[in-house]
Parts: sequence; C-alpha cells; structure tokens
Amino acid sequence: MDPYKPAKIVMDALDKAVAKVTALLPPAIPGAPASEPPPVSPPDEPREPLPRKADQASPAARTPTGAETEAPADAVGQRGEYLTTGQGARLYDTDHSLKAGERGPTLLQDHHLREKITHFDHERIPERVVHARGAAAHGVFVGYGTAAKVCKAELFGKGTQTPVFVRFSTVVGSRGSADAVRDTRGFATKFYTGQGTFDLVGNNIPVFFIQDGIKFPDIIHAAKPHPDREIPQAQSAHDTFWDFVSLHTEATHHVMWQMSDRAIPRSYRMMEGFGIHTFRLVNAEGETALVKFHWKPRAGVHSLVWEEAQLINGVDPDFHRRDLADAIESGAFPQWELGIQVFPDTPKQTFEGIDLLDPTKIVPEELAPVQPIGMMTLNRNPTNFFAETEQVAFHPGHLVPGIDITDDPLLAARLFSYLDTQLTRLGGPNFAQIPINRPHAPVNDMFRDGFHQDAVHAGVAPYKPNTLDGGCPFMAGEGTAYIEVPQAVARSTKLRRSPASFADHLSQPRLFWRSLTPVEREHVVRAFTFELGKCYEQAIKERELQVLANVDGELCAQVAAGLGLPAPEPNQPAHQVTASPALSQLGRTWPPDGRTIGIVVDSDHLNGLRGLTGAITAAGMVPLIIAAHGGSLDDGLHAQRTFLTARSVEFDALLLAASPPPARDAPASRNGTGKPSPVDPRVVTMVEECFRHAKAIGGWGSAKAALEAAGATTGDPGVIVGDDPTEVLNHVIELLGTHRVWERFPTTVS
Ligand code: HDE
Repeated sequence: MDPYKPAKIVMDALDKAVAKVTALLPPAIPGAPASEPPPVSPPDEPREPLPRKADQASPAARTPTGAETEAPADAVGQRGEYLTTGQGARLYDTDHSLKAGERGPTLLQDHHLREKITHFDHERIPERVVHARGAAAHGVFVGYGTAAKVCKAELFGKGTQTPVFVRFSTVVGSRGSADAVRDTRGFATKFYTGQGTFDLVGNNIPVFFIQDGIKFPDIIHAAKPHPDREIPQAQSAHDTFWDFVSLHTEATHHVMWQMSDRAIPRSYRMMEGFGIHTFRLVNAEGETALVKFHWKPRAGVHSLVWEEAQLINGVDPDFHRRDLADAIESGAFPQWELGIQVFPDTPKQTFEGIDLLDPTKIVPEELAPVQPIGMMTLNRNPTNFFAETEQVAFHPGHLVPGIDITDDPLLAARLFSYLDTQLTRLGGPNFAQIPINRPHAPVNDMFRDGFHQDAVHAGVAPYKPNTLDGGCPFMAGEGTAYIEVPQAVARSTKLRRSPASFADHLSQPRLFWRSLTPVEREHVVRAFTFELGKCYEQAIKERELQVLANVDGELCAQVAAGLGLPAPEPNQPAHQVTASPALSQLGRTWPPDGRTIGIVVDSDHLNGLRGLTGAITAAGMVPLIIAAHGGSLDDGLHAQRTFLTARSVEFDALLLAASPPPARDAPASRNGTGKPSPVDPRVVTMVEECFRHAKAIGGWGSAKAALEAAGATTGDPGVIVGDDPTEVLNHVIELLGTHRVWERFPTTVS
C-alpha cells in the first residue's frame, strides 16, 4: 500500500463534505477552472475528457480550406479515456523513465520519455514583437444595413450575422507582463464573413505615434525596455521613450492620449476602438467614400485611476484578462456598436482641412458624426489560450469586397509587416490553416506544401492556366471578386518626404487637451509628471517641457512645477482650436452591467444579504462577499474573498454590512490612541482606497465605525449610509452610472 495515500474512507468523507459545501456555492461567481467540481480523492474510473465549460467556445469546425465539417461543435482537442503517445498507443506509466534496473541508467530507447520531453522543449513560440500580451473572446457581429449607402460588403447587411474573434492587448509589455500598465491597447477583430475574412486591426486610441511605417522600429525600440538592463517592463516611464518622443514631435498627439485616462482602461469592455487609418469603402454602384471606423462600448468608456492601476499590477496582474473572461462567464456580454465617420472621396483626401492620410489626426465627431452600422457581442471565452488567443493572426490586408485601403503611409508598411511576422511566429506560410485562422469562405488558393501543411490537396495542377485540373480554379467575375478601387495615382517624382500638411504636430494635441474636463486634465498632468519624473536625464525632461509649452501653457506649467523645473515659454505660436466635447469620457451615464460589488460582512450581520446579492446579480453585476474567513457563512451565503485575499481594486463599489473586528489573521494595528483598532485594518484600508479612488461606498448597521476609521463620513459625496440595505444598494447602482464619484477627486487644473 502506498503510505502517502490517505485511507479511502477519509477521502470519501472529504468528498461528501466538499459536495455539501459546493451545493451552497452561488452559481453566478465566475472563474472556476473546470466544467465540473473536482472530487478530493483522485478519480479512478476511466472516462473521456471533461466537456469544456459552458462559457467557452472553440474555433468553428472547418477544414483547412474553410469547408464546414461534421465535427461536433464541442469537439475537444483530446479523445479517449487513456493516456497515449502522440501516435495513440496507450501508456501504462508516465511517472518513471525506462531504466536498466531501479537505479538506472536511463535507456535511450525510451520513446515515451524522449517524445514527452522533446514536445515540451518546443512548447513556446516567439511572442508577438508588439502586442505580446493579450486576451480574446468569440462573439457575433450583426449588421444594421445602414452602411449600404457607402459599402457593399455583405457583413454590414441588415441582420447579417458574422462570427467574430476579438483580441485585446497591450503594446509594449512582454507576454507575461501586467495588464493595467499605462499603454495603448490593441483592439483587433476578425470577422469570418462568407466573402472571406475581414480583419479590423485597431487600437483604443484614434491616432498613432508616427505618420510613416518606416519609423515603427524606432518608436518601438524607444518604448521597449532599455536594452542594457531590460527595464522597465511594459511602460513608457523611462528615458529612451521620452528621448524619442520629445525629438519626434509628430508623436505628441498620441502621447497626450497615452498620458490620459484612455491608457489605463477599467476594462477591455469599457474601451473605444478605432481603425485609425482612413479606409475607402465602395458601394454596389461602385461609388467610393472615405471612412474612419469606431467601436463604441455599450458600457461606456471608463478608466482606472493611476494609484489603483499600480496596485492592480501587483495584486492582480491578470486584471483585464480575468475581467473579460469573468464578465462573459457570468453572462454580462460586452457589446460595441461599430460606426463610421464618412467623408467624400475627393482627390485631396482631406476633410475640413484635416489630412485624412495623416494617422496622427482625428476628425472631431462634431464635424463628422459617427454613424452606427452594426453591433458586436462577445459571448464566449476561448477554450484554449494558446490555440486561439496566441495563434490568431490578424492582418490589415485581410479585406472583403466593399472595403479598400488608402495611401496612408503607415498603413502601407503594416500591409507588409503582419504577414511577414507570422512566418517566424507561427512557423511558416500555412498559419491560415490553424483552426482559429481558418476562413469560413471557401479557400482555393493554389498555395501548396510548406511547414505544417494541414490540407490534403487533390489534383495535379496548382497553376494557371491549366487543363489537367479542368482549368480550376476559375477567376471570379466583377460581381463577387475583390477588386481594388481603380484609383488614379498622381504623376510625381520618387522621393523620401512627407506632404506639407503632415508638418502640423501640435494643433490636435492642443485640441485634445482643451476638450477634457478639469479632472481629466489633472490626470494628464499627473501622468506626465510621473513619467518624466522617472527619467534620469534632465535634458530630456527640459526638451519635453518645451513640447508641452507649445501645446498649452497651463499643462506645461503644472508639469514643470511637479518636476521642480522652470516652465519654458512657447517657441511656436499657439493654434486656435475648437474643443470637441466628444473626446471627454465624462459627463454621461452608462449601464452598470458587469461591475463588481464587494460586500464586507461579519458573521453576526448576515440578515437580508441573500436578497441583496440576488439583487446585485439581477442588475447584471457580480457580488463578492468578503468575510473574516473563507467557506460557508450562515443563511446559505459563501465568502468569495477574505480580509486577507481581498483588495479594494477588485471592486467598482464597496458595501459595508458591518464593521468587523480584527480577524484572527489581522496584522497588529493600532489606532491613534495606541489601542488596537476596533475594525479589521484590512477593511479600513479597503474603505480608504475606495474613498481615494472615488468609488461609491454604501453601508448600514454598524458600518459607520469602519467609515470613520478610514476618515470617511456620511456627508461625503458618494458615501451612502442608511437603514435599508436595498435602498443603499440602489443609490450605489445609480452612482455607478458615472462609474466614479468625481466630485471627490480634487483638481488643481482649470
Ligand atoms: Fe501593429 N503589429 N504595426 N499596429 N498591431 C502587430 O503583428 C506593425 C499599428 C496592432 O492581437 C504585429 O501579428 C507595424 C497601428 C494590433 O494579434 C506586427 C506598424 C495599429 C496588433 C505589427 C504597426 C496597430 C498589432 C505583431 C507600423 C492600430 C495585435 C504581431 C507600420 C491601427 C494584433 C502581429 C493581435 C500587431 C506591425 C502599427 C495595431 C509586428 C510595422 C497603427 C492591435 O506585424
């Protein structure tokens, strides 16, 4: 008998106890790893692999050439009840190498050992050179039919449903970096349309650092960690970044957005998305229009505050990834409306004096409103991160009839780069055959062979013209083929130069600054001060202050004051700008769906909590009960967090059902009187942080003690104390409409 194996009788008893507790678990709390709760003792009945979880989907079952298959939708990667080799031979042991005797030596002939280790050795593929860290989800896009005036693409047709796969990402950090860093976010959508795959590979910031793709290696080398020490990871707060952008002023507009709240989103679900470049659309009559694509989140645009973001990166580096998966698992499906700004396709390709080929410029929505053309809903999580999120390959050149590119010189370089990078990252030219990349339209491309060829091509004539394969494949006619717009190209001279209109680098940074509310400007000031404050070189700080002086005097003066440097005078005349209120993310209200509410309880004050958590779930939010210890509480409640495991940054709002005394594991803590604190110090920290981060706080019963210990009082904005928990909750939900209680956030900027 194995001396380390507990007696079966003990294990059975434990299993029963676990089953009893599990039955009490509220079903709505997402995050459990497997599709059924595991028993305590290892199972000993052979069975097929467990089905995937209810919230998960896999790439549609298609052949490498896009045909539908008979495979069931829930086909899993592995089959059979027994462990096998890669060739399907059953194994009886995977814990011991084959040896000549118990004490070895190990034998080279052990195929299982060699196969297992060899495969393991090659598990990693190169991470993306940018956008390495990301999270993704499956969903569906439904067209409104409103785009027909300008675009003939079938996916925009009224009621047309197109499966999508969306990957969100940070740009600078490596694959294992933290989520809540200050950075631009990628927002890449793959539409599996019947006319071929369309990829809209955008960001959550509508402009880019550079106007010409040839500068991309420069900005990325500057933003990545310093090459000598490889620090700092995943952030722009360092000398090389500011050295570059202070010299390369066309980056200023993007830098302004990057120093704004847009660069620390509360959630991937609460970000806008932008195609950035201007695209050319074609309608059924062959008429063209220039457009910019926008994704507008139904939950509104919301952000973290900087201290919160920094805490999150330590407390929960997977914050955004977890948030996306949890929201989908709990049924709060994120949604975005796709919209277009439409401009006439004139030879100059400008609109109201704004050069549409310059990716450092926006067109204010007040000048060209965003017109909705469809809705996207993300409703399934990936089943396997590597197979789907890691191997998905986007490309801005994946277009369908009705959507064409423009001559934006940034886009031109991208059209080369994305295919090129997959050759290394995904190991050869056949990456389009990886399940997540398989088109849903029939593929007949005459591409043959190559590493990882999954298709078994029949026929003998992968060339054109041929007669041996019956002349197949044929060329499509004008009605269905992708035809590039026959756009006139101006006669010119070969040169390396930008048009004069690209020389204006500072009017739109000023427009952005002038369009923000005081609280948003305050955040921009603090972000610049923080980032430049992290630089070692004085000259770099001074140079950037000069750039800021040319954007706006107050911005420069505030940052200079924080750095302890004199504010320079502008050395360029200031542009006259008209503010665009649409650029501010404040001032409207939004549904609270998918928010997380923390509820601090102590075991003597559980009355009514069951109903309250039900009301939170019914409002589309996730309640997390925080108690002195884990496990089940009275009244059928279960603690999802303890004072030890909870931190304020997980919650959008906090409810206090009590002021619990220090728990058994509380660190020693004394209040001002030298006496031990009457409230658990971790609860006090939670309230303090929620208060500082302008989150709504509600309480009833004995909650006042915890509020007071944290320096908060009933009269403070966004602090709701009452007798009836449901009334308090309703008030808190109302406050969540603006996401934070901004009145509590002091500003020094006008
Ligand atoms: Fe990308 N970019 N990029 N980019 N980009 C990549 O492609 C590149 C640019 C964007 O979730 C890479 O497959 C160049 C603008 C997103 O898989 C690479 C230039 C915008 C993603 C690449 C740009 C983006 C990428 C890395 C300048 C917003 C993540 C791995 C000419 C409109 C896609 C890969 C995903 C990824 C190159 C500029 C968005 C190396 C050369 C502008 C969202 O090919």
